[in-house]
Amino acid sequence: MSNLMNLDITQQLEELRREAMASLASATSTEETRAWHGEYLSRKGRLTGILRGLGGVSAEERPRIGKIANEVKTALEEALQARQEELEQAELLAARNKELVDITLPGRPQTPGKLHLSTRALREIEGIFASMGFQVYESPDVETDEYNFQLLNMPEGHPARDMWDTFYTTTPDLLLRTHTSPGQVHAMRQYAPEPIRIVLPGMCYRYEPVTARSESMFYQVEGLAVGKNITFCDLKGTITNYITQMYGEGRRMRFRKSYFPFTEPSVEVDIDCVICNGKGCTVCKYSGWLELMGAGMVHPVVLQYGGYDPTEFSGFAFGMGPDRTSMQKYGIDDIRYFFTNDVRLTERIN
Ligand code: FA5
Repeated sequence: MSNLMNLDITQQLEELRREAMASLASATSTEETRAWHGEYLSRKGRLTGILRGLGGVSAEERPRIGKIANEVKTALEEALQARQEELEQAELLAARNKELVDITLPGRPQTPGKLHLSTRALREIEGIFASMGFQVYESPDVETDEYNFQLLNMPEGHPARDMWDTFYTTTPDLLLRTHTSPGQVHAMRQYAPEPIRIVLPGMCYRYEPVTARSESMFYQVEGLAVGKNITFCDLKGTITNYITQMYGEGRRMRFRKSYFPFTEPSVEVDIDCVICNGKGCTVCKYSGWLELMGAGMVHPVVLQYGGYDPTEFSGFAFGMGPDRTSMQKYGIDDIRYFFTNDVRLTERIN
C-alpha cells in the first residue's frame, strides 16, 4: 500500500513538472509567469499540495521522495527565472520599439540662445577698455552712505546728493548704490599708491519713476585711471578711442562742460546720433546728439580719500549707462524691455 502511494506521489511530481514546464513555455508575458508561480510554486500552489501527501509515506522512503520533490522545485524555480528574464527582455524591446522615432522625419529647427543685450553691451565695453590696458573691478551693490556720497566729496547735507534719488535700507547708513562711482574709492584704497586703470561694471539703483527712458535699476560702467602726469588729454584720448572702437571711425563727438562733485573739471560726452547721423530724429530728440557719459578729472579731495597725494597723482574717471546706449544703437524705444524677458529683444542683434 505504502509503495503504491510512493509511486503515486513520484508520478504526481513528474506529471506536475511536465505540465508546469509546458505551461511556462506557453506564457507570453511576465504577468502570466506571476500567475504561473501562484499556481505551481506558491504556498497554496500545487507542488505544496502534493507534498502534503508525504505524511502517509514511510519514514525510509521519505528522504528519497523529498529529494525528488526538491529537484522538481529547483527545476521549476530555475525555469521560471529564465523565462521571466526572457519575457522581460522581450517586453522592454517592445516598449522601446513603440517609442521609436522616425529618424527620416526632418528635425525641428533649434534656435541657439543669445546673450541678453545688457550682458553683451557690458562685455563689448569691457573688451574695448581691456585693449587699452584697463582691468575689470567689481564693487558691492549695497553701499554705505560714506562710500556712495561722503568719500565722493558729498558730505551730509551736500545739495548735489539730490542728483541721485536713493533707496535707503532699514539699516542706518546702508543704501543701494546710485552709481558705480563708490567703486572708485574702493579700488583706490586697495591699490594706492600704485597706478590704476580699471573699469567697474555693475547694477545701480535709483528711486525714480520708471519711464520709457528711466529704470529704477540699470547698468553703469565706471572707468578710472590714476597715476602720475595723467591729464585731460588722456581722458579725451581714451574716450575718443572707445567711441571709435564702439561706433566706428569718423563719429563726431563733443565734450560739454558739466558738474559732478567728484570730478573737476567735469564734462558730458556726446556723439552725433547713430540713427540719423546728426540730422535730427526722435531718438536724439531732434538735437542730432546722443549723450554717452559723464566724465572728468578726479577731484583732489577724492584722490586724497583714496590714499593718493593729489600734488603727486592725478586721474580721470567716467561713467556711462550701457542700457541707454544700447537703446540708441539698436533703436529700442523703451528701457523696460530689458527686464521683460521678451526674447524679441535679443533678436534685434545678430
Ligand atoms: C553718474 O552717475 C556719475 N556717477 C557718472 C560719472 C562717473 C561722472 C565718473 C564723472 C565721473 P549720471 O547720473 O549722469 O552720472 O548717470 C550716468 C549714466 O547712467 C547716464 O548717462 C545714463 O546713461 C545712466 N542712467 C542714469 N539714470 C538712469 C536710469 N534711471 N535708467 C537708466 N539709465 C540711467
